[in-house]
Amino acid sequence: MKKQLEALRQAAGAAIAQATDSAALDGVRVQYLGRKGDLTGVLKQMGRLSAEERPVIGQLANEVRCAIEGLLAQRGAKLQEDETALRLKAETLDVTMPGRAKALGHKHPLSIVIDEVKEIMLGMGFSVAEGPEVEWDYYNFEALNIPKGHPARDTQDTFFITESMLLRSQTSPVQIRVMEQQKPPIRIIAPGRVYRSDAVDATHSPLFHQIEGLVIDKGITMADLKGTLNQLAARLFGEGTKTRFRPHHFPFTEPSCEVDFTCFRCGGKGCPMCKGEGWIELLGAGMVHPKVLRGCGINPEEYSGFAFGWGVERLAMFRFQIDDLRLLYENDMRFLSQF
Ligand code: 2U9
Repeated sequence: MKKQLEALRQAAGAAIAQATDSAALDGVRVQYLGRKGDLTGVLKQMGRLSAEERPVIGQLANEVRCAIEGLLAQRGAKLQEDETALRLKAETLDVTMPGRAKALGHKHPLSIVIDEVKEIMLGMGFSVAEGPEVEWDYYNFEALNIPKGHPARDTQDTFFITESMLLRSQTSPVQIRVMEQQKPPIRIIAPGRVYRSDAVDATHSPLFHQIEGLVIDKGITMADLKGTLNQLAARLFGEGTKTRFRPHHFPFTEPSCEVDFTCFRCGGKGCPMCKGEGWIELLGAGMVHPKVLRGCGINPEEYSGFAFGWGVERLAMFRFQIDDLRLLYENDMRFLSQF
């Protein structure tokens, strides 16, 4: 048994030295010192010894246990130290490393233009009105003096959901809804998405944006329309900007006009941007047709008003010198981050 105990001490010493982590070391402890371990196995044979041998072997067994426990403790402390050092190394934070900057978002060019116009118009006492993009034929066409069969329906061909329901082709139905619900004075702008059945190219898209304005009150004349648009032109493109009103026809306004601004690039001399004209056509406008007023329950003998409308994409393209409208929808960050 003496030999057995010595061999056990040797084997345990070697196993302890070879254990490479705390878990392996604990395995060694269980194998040699555990309740069912090797040392217990040897001690179980003590019964076979004589009375003289027993205390001698007993003492040796104790020495072997103490020796193994000492080695385990020593090795355990060393392994723990190594593991802590490794963990500290792996978890080290280099506080001097430069941080990853978060890219800040900003407004889309269409939103920049819409917000600018809103700001200017709010300053002139207008408020912003909104309405549904899925609209009744009545509000989109009929109430605007565009009955079935009217040629204006062809140029504003849109997406029909049913016979009588469609994606609005202009924001004008918003103004009809406001006129039905509010008594004059009315001073609103209606910005928003509109739809037309157009093929996509550099200047057309089946979805685009409009901003329309409407003023209804007693004694409103074309002079108020001119004054308002002159102010808008000056605020948007600079004090020297002039406006030009050319006669036109819209079913919902009478008289109607198209409105040009002097080219904000050359100031009216003529340049590639205005194709040598000195003027850029930007808006449609006019005095609200008496039929439209009457249809909304407003007496045209008592009240009059003006309306105007413009395409936001066209405005943004001039403003930011964008030559292809598709760029505004492709969400290419190389393009969008320039604004
Ligand atoms: C009501 C009465 C009249 C709004 C108007 C225009 C002229 C116009 C176009 C500009 C470019 C649309 O985006 S575009 O294709 N708009 O020319 N819009 S007058 O007239 C109204 C609106 C509502 C009740």
